[in-house]
Formats: sequence, structure tokens, C-alpha cells
Amino acid sequence: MARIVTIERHILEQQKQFPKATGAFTQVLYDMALSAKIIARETTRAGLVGILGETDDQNVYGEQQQKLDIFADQTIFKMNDHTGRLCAMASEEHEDMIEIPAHFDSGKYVLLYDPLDGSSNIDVNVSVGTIFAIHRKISSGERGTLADLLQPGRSLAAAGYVTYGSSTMMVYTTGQGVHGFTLDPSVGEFLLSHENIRVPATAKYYSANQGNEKYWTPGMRRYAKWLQGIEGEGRKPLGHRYIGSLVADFHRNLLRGGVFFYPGDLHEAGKPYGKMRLMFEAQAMAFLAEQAGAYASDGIGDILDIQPYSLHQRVPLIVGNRDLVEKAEEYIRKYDQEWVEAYRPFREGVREQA
Ligand code: P6P
Repeated sequence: MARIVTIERHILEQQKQFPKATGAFTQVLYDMALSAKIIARETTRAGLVGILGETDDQNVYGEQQQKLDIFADQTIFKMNDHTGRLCAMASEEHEDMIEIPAHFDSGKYVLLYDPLDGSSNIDVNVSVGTIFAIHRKISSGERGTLADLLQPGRSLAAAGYVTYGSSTMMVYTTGQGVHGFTLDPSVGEFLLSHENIRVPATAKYYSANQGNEKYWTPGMRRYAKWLQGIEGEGRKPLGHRYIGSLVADFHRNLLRGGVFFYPGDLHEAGKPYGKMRLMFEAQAMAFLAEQAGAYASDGIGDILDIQPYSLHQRVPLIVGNRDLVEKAEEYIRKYDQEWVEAYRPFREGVREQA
């Protein structure tokens, strides 16, 4: 019989690589797996329990919050607020840092999470996902500070996502490769199904919202034509797949090879920084990509090297097979200097984003 490895057992085996690990880090990953099971149960039942539909609340981006968003956000918060393992949290659904309540102990890690990414897809039964990232506490005080959260992706201790699709999968890395687990609902366990995921050398797909093409920069428009085999040396065209749910698009490209891009553009004056959130989407995807032999860029350089200055700052995101992402950087260098000059002050925190 094949070796049955639950995510708990796998995390424990991973922990052995860190001799001085106290287990707190391992427990945070356990707790994320448990949160994922609880959210999965509600997500699959969503159509039945009337939890669908929009609330009258809005999140920090002015987007209608879906009830399942709020449920997922609350689930992750309540799983972690009392454990004494975290010194602070941050959620895409909350404007400010989430402090650990004073009556609970503070710990050595911080958790940043997007509780339900792609939530606008919920009530049309398209895959949605949870994205999480864990940094180590670096501030000297007892409680967490913004400095513990605003660390570059290079410092990440762990990152991962859950995709609630035809099956529920949890994929994570602690810097020892990328590993995928599929939920067996009959036993309520995540079982190892994709050990040491490596992006295939040959890409199959590209993922982008072609509806935005007229707003893309000249370089990115040419790049898309290159991916389609129209521009340049007439390469074999890539298939186009776009779900509109980052976790689902990223996951498919990770397993089949491909590139996802949501570029910055000059469509809206003063907003050349794209849509993806650095701290809640891009950093985690960039750490996973690097660990799977792929690469994530904002069009200028590695997402992992960007020094954050604001919890909700946005970045352009081009992620997938390294050769494809580097080709995009080449097109941007060649054709998009105007955009680069407009974006750079936002990348370096010289200008605050709107
Ligand atoms: P658009 C979902 O809102 C999200 O943040 C990502 O999950 C997804 O990739 C992207 O936005 C979709 O954006 O503008 O193409 O609908």
C-alpha cells in the first residue's frame, strides 16, 4: 500500500529540518490546514446554506464583501488569535494590522492572509482560494509591530494556498520545496498527493485578462503577441486559460507550466502598479514559484526583493516559467520605459499608492 502521508505528518517531518524549531511554527501550519478544512466545508455547502450573496459591507478596496469572505476571515483569525504563536496578523479584508488581544500571549511569528481570494467567483461556482504567508518576528518588543509584517519576501518562513475547486488542495512551502495535499473529505485529512512540485520545463498556458489588452503598455501588448506566436520568432502559441481566480490560475500553471500576468499599466493616471496585493497575494506566490523552479516579477525584478512600505500596496505580477517571465522583463525594458519611470517611485515607496 502506498505510504499515506497526512499534512500533519509531513509538516512534522519538515520540522526535523529545523533542529531548534520549537513546534510553534509547525503548529501555525497545522492550524492553517484546519482552517482550510472548515472553510472548505462552508465553501462547498455555500449554495445550500444561503451563505452566498453580497453583504452590505465593503472591504478596504471598496469591493463588496461576500459573506463567505467574512466567514473565512473570521475562521482564520479565531484559529490563531489565542495560540500564543503569533505576535500579529494581517488580512486582506482588514485595513490595519490585527493585534493579538492583550489577554493572549504573543508569539514569534506573524501571519498574513487573503481569506478568500477570487471571492467574486463564489456565487458562480468557480474555484476560489486562501493565500497565506508566515514571517518571523523581528521587532524587539513583546507584541508585534508593522515592521514584523512589512518584510520582503526573501525573509518568508513559509507560504502557501488552499484551492477550493473540484477537490480541495493545500499547497505550501517552508523553503524545502513545494508540496501539495488533497483533502479526503471522507476522513477529513489532507493527504500528500503532489510531493516536491516542480514547474514543467515546457509551458502550456498563459493567463491574463485579455479584456484589459487595450490598457496594457506597448511592451506587454507585444509580449502577449509573442506568447501567441504572432510576434517575434513565431514560437508555438501557448493556450490561453484565465479563471480570474489567482490561486486557480497559479495552481494550474504550476502543475502544467505557464505564465500568469496582471501587469501595471498607464490606463488610470497615477496608478501604474497593477491590482495584485504584494503582502496578501504576490509574496506568497513568488516564494512558492521560486521553490518550484519558477519566478515571479513585477516587470522590473524579483517580487521577493521588493521592500514593502504599506500593508495593502499593490504590485504588477508576472509569474511562471522563468524564461517566460524574463521575456516579459525584456519587452518592458525595451518598450516600456515610460511605464517604468511612472511605476518606480511607487515600487520604492517614494510615492504612496492611491
Ligand atoms: P480581473 C480576484 O479578485 C483577484 O484578486 C485574483 O484572484 C484574480 O487573479 C484577479 O483579481 C482577477 O482580476 O480584473 O481579471 O477580474
